[in-house]
Amino acid sequence: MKFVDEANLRVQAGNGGRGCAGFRREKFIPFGGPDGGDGGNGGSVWLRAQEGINTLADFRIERLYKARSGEAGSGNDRTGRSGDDLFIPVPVGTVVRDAETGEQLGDLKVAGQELKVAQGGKGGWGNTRFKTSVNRAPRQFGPGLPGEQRQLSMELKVIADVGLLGLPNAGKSTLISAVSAARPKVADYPFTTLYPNLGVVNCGQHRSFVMADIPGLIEGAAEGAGLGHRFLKHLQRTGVLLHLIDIAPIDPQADPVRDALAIVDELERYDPALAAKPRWLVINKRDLMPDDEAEKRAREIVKGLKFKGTVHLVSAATQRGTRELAEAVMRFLEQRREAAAAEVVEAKARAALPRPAALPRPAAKGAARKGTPGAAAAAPVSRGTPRPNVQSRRKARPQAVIKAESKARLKAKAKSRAKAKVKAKVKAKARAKADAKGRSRARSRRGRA
Ligand SMILES: Nc1nc2c(ncn2[C@@H]2O[C@H](COP(=O)(O)OP(=O)(O)OP(=O)(O)O)[C@@H](O)[C@H]2O)c(=O)[nH]1
Ligand SMILES: [Mg+2]
Repeated sequence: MKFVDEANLRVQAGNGGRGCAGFRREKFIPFGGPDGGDGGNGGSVWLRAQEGINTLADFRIERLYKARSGEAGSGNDRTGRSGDDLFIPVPVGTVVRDAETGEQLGDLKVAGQELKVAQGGKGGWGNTRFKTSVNRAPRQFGPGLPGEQRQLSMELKVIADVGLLGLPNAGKSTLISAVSAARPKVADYPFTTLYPNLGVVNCGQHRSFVMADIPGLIEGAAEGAGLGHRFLKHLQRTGVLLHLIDIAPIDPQADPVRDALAIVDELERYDPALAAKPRWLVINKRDLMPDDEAEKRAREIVKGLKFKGTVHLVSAATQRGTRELAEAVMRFLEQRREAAAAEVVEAKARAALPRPAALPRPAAKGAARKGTPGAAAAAPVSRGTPRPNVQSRRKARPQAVIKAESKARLKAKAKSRAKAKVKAKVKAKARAKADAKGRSRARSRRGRA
């Protein structure tokens, strides 16, 4: 299948279902009231990183992805069925952007990672929701909100620990075939490799890393020479770059030093962060000449480049020095991983440290001014020192005192209750007297009439 690492697609989430405006109609139940159910929610659109997919080629064919809409609500308070969410599988390492705003929506780096790219519309309310004490027969209902629509642009940046970099014919594909099970095409003409290949390099139990072989890079790639520099994005996630140099190029006018500098220049022009990555020199095809001459030439290349980093002299075709190279890369990656893990642990420990004790509280204003002993007592109390709470203060007093106090409290309560009773009795008597008086007055008035 064709390797495609860029794709555009449109996603459309489902619309919310319409709410229902219905009334309960049943024999012997007049004015049954509103019974319209809500509409169902529309389905959302998600992207899910899935292993086993290596390209975005599928998105060249199908460009519109639609989630199901929610169904309308119905009478008898029945809510409409919600639309199912739509999950679109994408390769691990896909960077997703909103094509219109350019905003990065997410980076799916791990298998199983999911990203919501369009939110489904909410279902509308049925008329039951609108009933109030003053509006008992509402005819309103919610129409349901439309689902989100988005134009997405996706870019695949393969996830690899190590990237191979070099001119065409330097032997990149030969090296990846020597150290991993990947079998890309190898031939003695430039641009044999047309798309990135990944290979897993095994260095023992639970010790492995992923190597990426990309198409060769030539001078002027930034202007589109050769295959351009668009494949360099596949090196952006790597931890170390292996820069392959052919020790004996076929072209008699070729100069390994000048060509290597041109490649570094291309890296710089594409992304300075990529140029700043750890880069090792791998001088290849040592089998083409005797050992002492190969070593001499390698020294000249390193000197010409004024290179200070790690250098390996190998032969990818005969696999001489390739195992050692893979082992060195593995150790380097392990050290990086350990350093990163130690950093995480340190950050966690820093977060878990107790907060430093607050500054001592200022002394009470009046006491400080007067210079009374209260000032001295108040000053050393800091927020870090525990203050005696109510319970501990109570514990400090003898049990007998506490009992006596509670007894006195109970007595006082009973006394006040008795007083209130007496008061209420007096009030009731007075009311009864007043009533009787009123009644006799009314009787005498009637008698006079
Ligand atoms: N003698 C010798 N030949 C080698 C060695 N490594 C690679 N070659 C040859 O060099 C040629 C190019 O090798 P490739 O692995 O296709 O080179 P590449 O860097 O992948 O080239 P592109 O894919 O075109 O960028 C092939 O004919 C290989 O057989 C080596 O160590 N010694
Ligand atoms: Mg190749």
